[in-house]
Amino acid sequence: MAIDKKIDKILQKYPPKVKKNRIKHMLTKDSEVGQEIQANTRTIPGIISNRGCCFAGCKGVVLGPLKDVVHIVHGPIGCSYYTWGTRRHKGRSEKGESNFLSYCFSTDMQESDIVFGGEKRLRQAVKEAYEIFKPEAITISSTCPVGLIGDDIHAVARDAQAEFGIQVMAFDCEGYKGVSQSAGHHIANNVLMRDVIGTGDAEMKQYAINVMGEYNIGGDGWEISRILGKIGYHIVSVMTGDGTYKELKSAHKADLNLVQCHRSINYIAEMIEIKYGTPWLKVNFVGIAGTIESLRNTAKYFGDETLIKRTEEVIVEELKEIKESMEMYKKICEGKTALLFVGGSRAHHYQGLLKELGVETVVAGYEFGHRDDYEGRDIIPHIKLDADSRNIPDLHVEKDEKNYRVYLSPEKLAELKKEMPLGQYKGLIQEMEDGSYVIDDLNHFESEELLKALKPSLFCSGIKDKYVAQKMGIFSKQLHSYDYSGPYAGFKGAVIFGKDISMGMNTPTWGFITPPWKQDALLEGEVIEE
Ligand code: CFM
Ligand code: HCA
Repeated sequence: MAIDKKIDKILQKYPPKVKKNRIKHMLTKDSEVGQEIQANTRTIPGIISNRGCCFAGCKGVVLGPLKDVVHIVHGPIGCSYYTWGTRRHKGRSEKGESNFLSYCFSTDMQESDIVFGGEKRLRQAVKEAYEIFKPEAITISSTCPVGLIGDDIHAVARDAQAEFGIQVMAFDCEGYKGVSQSAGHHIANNVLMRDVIGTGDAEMKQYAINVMGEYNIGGDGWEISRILGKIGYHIVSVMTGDGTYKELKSAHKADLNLVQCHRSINYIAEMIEIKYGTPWLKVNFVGIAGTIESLRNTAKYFGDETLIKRTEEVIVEELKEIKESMEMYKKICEGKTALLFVGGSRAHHYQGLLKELGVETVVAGYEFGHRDDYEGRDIIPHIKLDADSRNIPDLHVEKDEKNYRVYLSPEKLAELKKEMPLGQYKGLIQEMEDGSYVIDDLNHFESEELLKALKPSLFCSGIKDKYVAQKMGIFSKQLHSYDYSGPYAGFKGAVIFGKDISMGMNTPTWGFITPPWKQDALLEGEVIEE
């Protein structure tokens, strides 16, 4: 495994078995060789990982932002309370429309429910939610104990659906399933595809698109929609940021799916492609170059001269507005370095924006990305597949009850790629500079050691390790919640990001910090001499 001395020094501190495991999750970028990394495997018990659970990925990430739905958590109160409002997926509604985003619904399971079963309590919670809020739909998400005691959430959902006449969906997303929140994305994707998408018949306008894998953190989805709307696209749904159940129902009728976060929504994008023949395009609206390329590729897909021209006009207009500020922030940030460690797409997506601000990424890693998020993958080029194309010999479709999978023969893929150069989804490794480090499922020990060894100017991570870095005197910007800021996507977002990191890295505060472990003894006790 391609590892250099700095990393090896960190690994030396591990027991041999742990070292053997962790080394497979790390590499030093070397463009001369094809590089592979181990990812999406179980974290070693005892290691402090930043990962979340299956429940977080299903209820928190994919379902949570749907604002006209009541999301009931079946479980102990902590699963709801400690995740209440932390993700900052914003949503606003017109007068008279429902928006339950600020609420927190839980069955608040008690010990007696664990012993005698919690179904009765869940039935009551669904009834109350329906009677009080009259939502468009209700979701029920399982937490760990529910799976262990075997409450039949599907029976409860079925009965409630019959009784109240609205869709009630149950999700078996017990926290312990899979190895991270990634399993939860998949579970949410499957149910939304099976029960919601395809059930509506909204009227479509010209250039109808879905923006998938965009959760409107800090308002990102609003900025992306603003730009796309200005060009003239009809946005059928944003999945699922500031999203509604109503819009989702007709998502299958769009002409094209744009995929921002591939990790959390690729399953829906692929299932729609197979079932309805709608192609999907990987985009990245973080960073100026990424935004421009994404807009151009989208226009290119439709191939309409007016749309292509309008896209260029909007790009010119937008660039004019931000040019001066971006240049100013670049001057402030030039020459700085960053360590990025975020979920399953942002550690990749933010590298372009940082580069535009003169900041070099020296380490990047995902909490739960899969190998394709690191290494890239060949995707089906953007051709319209009709239902019959499922039978073409080069396209192998496997479908079981829940999943659709598509494989193209290597020959066919090579042929299509020649015609359609958009058919590749680049991974994080491909876009990093030689000599930089890629580390999967980075843990707290490794983060601290890397911060000491590399002393980056900027640590982009989440709430679980932000303050450790800051106590070490290194500015940390949360790339999950954006702290209290945003949007960071699109043209205007790039400027806000530039401003935030310029201020954060250059405040004199960092020079005044003495970490608590340098002031007080960490352990108190008596040394007993034998
Ligand atoms: Fe996709 Fe996300 Fe991310 Fe993700 Fe997440 Fe998130 Fe993330 Mo936190 S869906 S993979 S499960 S872009 S919640 S909005 S910030 S870890 S990098
Ligand atoms: C999650 C949500 C999270 C957590 C962020 C963090 C988010 O994984 O359950 O650790 O700071 O973006 O809110 O990823």
